[in-house]
Amino acid sequence: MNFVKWGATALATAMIGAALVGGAAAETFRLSHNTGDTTTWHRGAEKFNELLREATDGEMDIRIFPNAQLSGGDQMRQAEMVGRGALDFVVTSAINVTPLASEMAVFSLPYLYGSYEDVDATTDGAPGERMKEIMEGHNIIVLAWGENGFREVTNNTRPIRSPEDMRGLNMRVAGPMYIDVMNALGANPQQMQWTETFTALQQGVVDGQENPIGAVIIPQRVYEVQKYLTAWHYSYDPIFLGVSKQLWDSWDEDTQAKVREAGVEAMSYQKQITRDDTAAGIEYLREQGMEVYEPTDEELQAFREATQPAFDSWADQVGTDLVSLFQEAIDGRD
Ligand code: X2X
Repeated sequence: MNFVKWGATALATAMIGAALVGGAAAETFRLSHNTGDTTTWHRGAEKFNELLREATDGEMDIRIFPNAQLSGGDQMRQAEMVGRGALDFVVTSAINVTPLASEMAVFSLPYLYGSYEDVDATTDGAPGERMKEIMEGHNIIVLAWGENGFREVTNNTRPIRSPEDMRGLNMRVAGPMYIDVMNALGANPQQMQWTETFTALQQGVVDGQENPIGAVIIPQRVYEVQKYLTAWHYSYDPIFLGVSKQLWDSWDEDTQAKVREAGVEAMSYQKQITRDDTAAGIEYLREQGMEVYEPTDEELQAFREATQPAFDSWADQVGTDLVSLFQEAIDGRD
């Protein structure tokens, strides 16, 4: 009996010892994201953990939970949970935050961006800062912007070369703005969690979906259940690494600087691997048996015109001043 007691005390002491590194208690934080563990989102989160451990001599580390496990499978609830301090960190894309901060839809307005240079002019400039302020108003500190990417359309029914080809297709979408865009194209949109989409595509519950090539379509093997892809670049989706403001405010300046630096570097790595994997992606998808169509400039123009009504109504919802701030950064980049 005594021996058992002594054993328990020794064990408890040893455990406290393990938690003490460099004089401070080691702490593990929880990070939620809503894609699988093969995506560039996940790899970015892993890089963040690696860099944060290095910077703090192991005093701070991150446990990563993919597939929106911590929000009961609801990809749109993660941001709200971080805002009230129920989650520590989140990696998610702008569109998932729109129920909390509708302004975040600005990034994904159809055909707002024509290139990565346009994107970088906004995320690295005044618009990116403005969006960080808006998110801080919801108690989320955005440490850095990463990339989901330009969203491309896939389906199992036919090649998409014109807006008319979208008519009548049952399309899985992630959020409210894409419902309006799909309606403008004459498709039948259905909002669905990403984690449920692969099975829905496989079983023919929906005909198609839209997602970025490098970040999601390839690592989540969408090509196994979809035949046609059109690289129409119709909407850009950034991701961000965010932390609960409550947690952020509990840290001293030195800790905040370490967390921010690790976050910025991790997201810059994540953006680079996403662009690399996207660049190599079309060829890879063809090798996997997909029929990939790359529209001409005229064909892209037809998609742009067809989605204009959704652009206009969402520009009003997010605020035309905010849209102008983005457009000025894009127009002024050279
Ligand atoms: O749900 C999606 O389509 C995804 C993974 O791209 C987002 O989180 C918006």
